[in-house]
Amino acid sequence: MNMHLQISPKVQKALDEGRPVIALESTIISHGMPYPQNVETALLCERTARENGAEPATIAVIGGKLCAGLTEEQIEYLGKAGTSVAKASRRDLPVLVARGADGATTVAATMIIAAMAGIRVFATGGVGGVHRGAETTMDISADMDELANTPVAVVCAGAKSILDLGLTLEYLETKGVPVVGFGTDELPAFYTRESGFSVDYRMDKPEEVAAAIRAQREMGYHGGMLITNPIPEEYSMDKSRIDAAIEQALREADEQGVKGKKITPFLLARIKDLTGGDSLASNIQLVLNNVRLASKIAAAL
Ligand code: PSU
Ligand code: MN
Repeated sequence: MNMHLQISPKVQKALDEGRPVIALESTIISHGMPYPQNVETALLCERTARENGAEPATIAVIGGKLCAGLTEEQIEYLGKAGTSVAKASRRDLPVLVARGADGATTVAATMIIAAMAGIRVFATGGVGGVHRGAETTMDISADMDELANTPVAVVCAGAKSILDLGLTLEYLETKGVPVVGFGTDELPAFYTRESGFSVDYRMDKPEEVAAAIRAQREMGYHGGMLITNPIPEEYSMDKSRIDAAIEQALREADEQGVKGKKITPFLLARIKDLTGGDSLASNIQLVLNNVRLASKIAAAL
């Protein structure tokens, strides 16, 4: 086992017994939602995983340890600390480890730590991708290359249109990452079930997804897979309303010169404010929906 990895006793026991385990990320706790809904959601995700037969491993860097499985106190700490905790992606992990510091892990960093721990399925809300205007800014989330290189299947609700969804799909194709639509032919756009873009493969059963993941491993591919799961109909948002909020948030980011790792959290927070908190309720529901699906895929594996 990697010397910097710390697997919680519950997660270790589940892994030892060959029971299903799913990874959960922590940037969504500290940078993706406000307190106290972030802590409530993180704990509810853990409970939902257990109800669906999987042991949850919420992942973060605590005191320089790459932790797979957190205590309730640690989740409460990350939620309360919010954006004062470092947002940790691939490039940040070595420095946080060397300094004995804390970090809330993005999809990329969570995948790295999950893979180290032997966890193959991961549930989150949205993934990072190719940003609008990337042809000049070169802003492409490290999540993209992690999906290309690290053997973890990520269940998400598609990508928000703060990203360029067309370019994101092109990039994933180049990198050899299969994009699966669960029960849909269309890439979901996080708050809405539709985007106008097609996924590579539609699958309707968790067993089908598990079979594809298994084949990927058997072939010795080192990359992951993106499983996109549309938000449940009853929680999906009005497209024109969410698009207007996204456009305004993008404009404000541009005016204020927000760049780099700050841009995604900035846009998420602005969209939440501009939609009067409705987007937060949708966000929570789609994450829970992804936890249920990830748990079933892990069980089928
Ligand atoms: N997109 C969302 N919600 C999120 C994120 C992205 O809809 O919470 C977070 C995830 O942790 C993701 C990270 O891995 O932002 C991507 O950040 P960046 O674009 O800086 O790579
Ligand atoms: Mn970026």
